[in-house]
Formats: sequence, structure tokens, C-alpha cells
Amino acid sequence: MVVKKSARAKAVSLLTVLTLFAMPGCQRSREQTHARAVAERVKAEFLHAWANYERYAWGHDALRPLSKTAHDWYGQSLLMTPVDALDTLILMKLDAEAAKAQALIVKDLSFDRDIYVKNFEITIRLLGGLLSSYQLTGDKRLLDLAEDLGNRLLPAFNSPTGLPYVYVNLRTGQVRDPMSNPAETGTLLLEFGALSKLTGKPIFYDTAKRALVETYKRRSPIGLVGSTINVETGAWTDNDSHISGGIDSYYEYLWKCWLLFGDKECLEMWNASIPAINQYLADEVGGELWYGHADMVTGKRTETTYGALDAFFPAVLALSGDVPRARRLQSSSFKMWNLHGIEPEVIDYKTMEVKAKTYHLRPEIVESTYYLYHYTKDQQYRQMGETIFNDFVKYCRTEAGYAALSDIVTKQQRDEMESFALAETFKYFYLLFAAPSALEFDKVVFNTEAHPFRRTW
Ligand code: DMJ
Repeated sequence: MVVKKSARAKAVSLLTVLTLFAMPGCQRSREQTHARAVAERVKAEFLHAWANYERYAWGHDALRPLSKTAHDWYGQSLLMTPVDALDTLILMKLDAEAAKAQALIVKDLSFDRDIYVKNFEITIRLLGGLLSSYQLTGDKRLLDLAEDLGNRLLPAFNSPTGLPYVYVNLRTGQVRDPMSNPAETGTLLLEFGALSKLTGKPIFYDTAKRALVETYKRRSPIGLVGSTINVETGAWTDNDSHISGGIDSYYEYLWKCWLLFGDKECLEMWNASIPAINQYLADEVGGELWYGHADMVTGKRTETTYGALDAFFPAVLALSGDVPRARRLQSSSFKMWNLHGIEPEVIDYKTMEVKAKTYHLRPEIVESTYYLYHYTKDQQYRQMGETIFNDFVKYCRTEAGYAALSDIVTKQQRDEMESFALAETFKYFYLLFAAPSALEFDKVVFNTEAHPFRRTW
């Protein structure tokens, strides 16, 4: 599939090539050598996190890095960390660790369990992880697990609107919790669609596509979506519109489903949505670009907040060809990061006051740094990434892995190491500094949990 480059994207590529040629050879090679050394440090730190998962939580969903204990989301393990981390292990060429994790997954992972699981989280972490690892290894048992999981998640979509319930029981197919949001109803097509392409069974693609379209169809006349939607009635119960958690990856998937599958309807939905985001949610404050909150019906500004989760948006802007906006927003994210030497969950960008003090080892700012470096080859993004990585190690490293922070001002740690730290945060740090051959960016589309899907169908 050929995606036509916009005139702006062409100009950026030309500038990148010219910059590279203008740079003296020895400076370039010094920068490359330094970058490879940072990549090795990232790999060593990832291994520190992984080895402690192996030591204290092997076979469980997650490690609690301060108490050195294990945690299972639903009382029994779905191997959340190994499945989420497997493709990172493979990309970093940690072959022995990858083989051990893969063996554990094919031996112990079973979805035949009488538990209610969150459709969205299980889709992006487990279905996404199994599918990308299947593509990387060719191990058919991973695809079989993905197909079994896909079948068990399908009943979640049995609502009058086709929008999925929040929870589904993996054994009985019973559902609960009809109050959902666009991220949870609209961030499923990459995984379900890839499952269809790889198994030849259209049901998965069609079901997740319908949920995406049904979400989009309910946008307001000015083109925005809200924060809470009832999947039984299709009515919004919260009109707050933003690009933050609860909506974020819905927009990401409109563009990425076009990229991965060449689905023109996804492109049309993206094209109809992005002008409203840039008109009503974007905010210029003292020459800086931020994205805040607005009422989905009136477009009126409701909040001037931005946070760690919003920091994914420069990546999506760059991927869709708007590098200038991506660069500006990334500068704002980095300003937020530097406020206390590590980013808070939420700030008020007008007053620069911290509104939520936690840091959950989130990847979004790293993801955007990686995308911007890929598209511009501007060294400032590797320098930015190195600062972020050094802070990340300084404040989050513990004796037994990596710990989230409960307070980014005091740097107090909390007993939490989410699987996305291994699936996403470390992976994006690594890819930012590794040789481009570690993963050919243009041949894959990352799902929202950083699992790369190859366009091989
Ligand atoms: C991840 O599970 C995914 O990136 C999701 O889209 C948003 N939240 C976390 C990481 O912060």
C-alpha cells in the first residue's frame, strides 16, 4: 500500500537528507556511537526490570517492585507481563529470556477462566502482544492463543449498539458495565483486524470496525466525542472532550487502521475528526501549543489541563504528516517533564500547577520522542530522550526493578510496575537509540501498547 506524502512531509524529508549531508562524517559517527551506547544502557536497565520480574513474580501478571511480591489482576494469572514484554525481549535480542517467556506462555497461558476481564486492556496488552510475537517468531501456538482469546472477547460486543461492554467473562461470555468511553470502544480494530487477517476469519475485523464506526457516528455536530458513553443506549453521559486518557487512542486508531489495513473509511473518519481537535482542543498559550478540554457540543474551553497520557499526540501528529505541530507539542510535553525532573500525570498548562502528582512509568512522551527522531533525524530528540531516560533511571529504579512514583515532587515511589513499562517505555527508549535495523519503522504499525504489527497480508 502506498501512502502519498504531503508536500509538507516531503519538505521535511528533504531537509532531513540535506542536514545529514551537511554534517561532517566524524560528528555523525560520534553521535551514532553514543546512541548505540545509550541503547545498551537501556537494554541493561530493561533486563534489570525483567530479571526481577523473573525472580519475584514469575508466572504472575506483574511484579510489585518495592515489596518484591507478585500481583494478579483478577486473582489468577493471565501472564500479563510476559505476554506484554515478549516482543521487547525479542527486539532487544535477549534470546534466552525470550525463549523462556515464550515457553511459559505456550505451556501455562489459558483463557478458559471464570473471570470478568476488561476488554480494552486485555485486547491491547494480551491480544496485541500475542499477535506481534506470533509475527516475530512464527510460532503458531501464539496465534492459536490469540484466536481463542479473540473468540472469548467477542461477546463483549453483544450490546444493542455494537459498542462493547467494559467487562466480559472469559468462560461464560457474560458482560457487565455499560458505561464506557471512546478509547475503550474504539481502540480494538488494530488487534481484532490483525487477528482476522492472520486467521482468515472476518468476524473479528467486522465486529471491532462496527464499534469504531458506532463511536464515530455519535460525534457532535462540531466533530468532537465525549468522555462517557452508554453502550446500551449510545447516549453520551459526559460531554467533556479532550485527547487524554479515555479518548486518546480512539483517535490514534482512526489513523493507524488506515495505515495498517488501507481502510478508506478509517481515513475519512480521521479526516473528519482532526480539524475539530485542532480547532477546539488545541490551545496557544504564550507561544506554546497545548491541547486542553472543551465541551463536545459547544466547543467551549472547559479545562486547561494536559498530562502524561496526552503526550502520545505528537507521535500521531508526526505519523499523519503534521511534523510542525508535533514538534511544538513535544516541546510542551518536555517542558512538563522538566517541571520537576519527571512528568506528572496532569498539569494545568496555564499556571503550570501540578494537578495529579503520580508517575506510572508511562511511555507516551518517549514514544513521541522516538517518532519525531525518526521523521526529522534531529539530534535534539535523542538528547531529549537521553535526559528523560536519565531521570527515569534516577527516580524510578529500585533494587528489584522499576517503580512508579506516587509523588513526582518528593519522588516517593509506589509498589507498582505496570506491564506497559516493559512493553512500551523501555521499547521506545531502546528504538530511539538503536540502529534503525532493530525494527524497520515503515514496515510496521504499533498498536497502542507498542506491539508492532507487520503489514504482511
Ligand atoms: C497503555 O496501556 C497504553 O499506551 C494506552 O493506550 C494508554 N495507557 C497505557 C500507558 O500509559
